[in-house]
Amino acid sequence: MHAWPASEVPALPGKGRDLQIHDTATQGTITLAPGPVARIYVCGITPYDATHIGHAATYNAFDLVQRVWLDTKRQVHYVQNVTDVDDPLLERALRDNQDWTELAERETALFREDMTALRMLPPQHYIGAVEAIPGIVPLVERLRDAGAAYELEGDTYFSVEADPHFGGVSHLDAEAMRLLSAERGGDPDRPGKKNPLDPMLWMAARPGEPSWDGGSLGRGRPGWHIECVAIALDHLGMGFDIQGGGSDLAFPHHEMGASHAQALTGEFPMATAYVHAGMVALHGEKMSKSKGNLVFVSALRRAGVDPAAIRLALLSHHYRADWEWTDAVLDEAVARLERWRAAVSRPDGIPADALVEEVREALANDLDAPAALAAVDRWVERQIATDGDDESAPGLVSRTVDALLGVAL
Ligand code: 5CA
Ligand code: ZN
Repeated sequence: MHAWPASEVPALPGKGRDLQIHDTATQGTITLAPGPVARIYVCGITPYDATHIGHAATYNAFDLVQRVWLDTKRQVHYVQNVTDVDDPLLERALRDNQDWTELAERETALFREDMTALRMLPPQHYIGAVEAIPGIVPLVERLRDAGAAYELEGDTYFSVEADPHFGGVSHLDAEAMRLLSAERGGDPDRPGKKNPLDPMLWMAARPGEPSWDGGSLGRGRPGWHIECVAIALDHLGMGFDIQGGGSDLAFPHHEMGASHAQALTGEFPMATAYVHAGMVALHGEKMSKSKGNLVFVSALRRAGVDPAAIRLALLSHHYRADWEWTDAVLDEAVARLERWRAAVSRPDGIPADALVEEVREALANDLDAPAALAAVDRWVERQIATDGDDESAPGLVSRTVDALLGVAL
């Protein structure tokens, strides 16, 4: 699948510092020191009800990761998927009496537009689950042949016991796992499973549902976790730097994905860091498709909101915090954007070299975007209050805000 166009990232003087980031698996902050090519996999949308502010906030966090790495003069190898066949997508298509492929294509196109407007850097590989199926089948066969998977009434399940590290991403106890598994696409109560938590790798064809050739597995479609694993291993290999997504993906999705990959390869860990963004709420509840309490990026754009203001609103919260979207959050971002634009439109100003370092330091410190905004705010206040004579300062601030925060002034 094609991704979306990249906005240019200006090069800044000097060099950024290595990223320290909170890792869910080790439950602490680690310093990542990737090679010349940093590798990141970020879970993509299930293409319906996209792009809401919660999605945008999560992708914003991983866009910052890319920008920090680019500023350290590394290349970034970024892979993202689209879950373009899945139970909830098929259910939505059925509910609205539309073709599921058309729904997925339309929503993916809208997501691309939103990502472009928000200046999110695109992945080099943007891969749909459907197009990944030929690569998924042999992985499931391998797991089965190695005794890490078993058949139940035609469906194929992964045996969580096959990975000695299972549980090491989310650190939840068995009861919490069981509850979340039931809530998030699993079937812990299905009789006949070896372990209630075992997730499906391959689902035998159901009447009225799309299915594909599964070789020795029979016709069917893939389970959710193996899709992301197949795509990640194909394009990044084991031991990539970051597996990213929202905190609702830590269990079961990233836990199971890591176990699939580790059981397949015998290597550990699948990713150096498992990074999870907090959940955005609306009216006191997590913004979610199932509840329908959604604010769409495209609706805001249509209403004339500058995408740069949406981006500043996202950046005004730490990526790991759970936070609430309100009109006040957006109003504040609109006002900040205006102040920043006024400050950099002056022909000269006060020196900004220290600001570049402050923004770098804030982001390298577990992507502390609010601290980065505060640093720019301080420069902007001084710039408006003082008559500086550094002709290069406004341009340098513009480039810094563009390169490191993705905001075009
Ligand atoms: N297709 C799968 C991942 S393989 C999926 O979770 N899709 S999604 O459309 O439901 O979510 C896309 C991304 O947005 C995920 O990383 C998810 O964790 C994140 N996300 C969903 N809702 C919110 C929210 N309210 N706040 C923050 N992030 C969210
Ligand atoms: Zn995923």
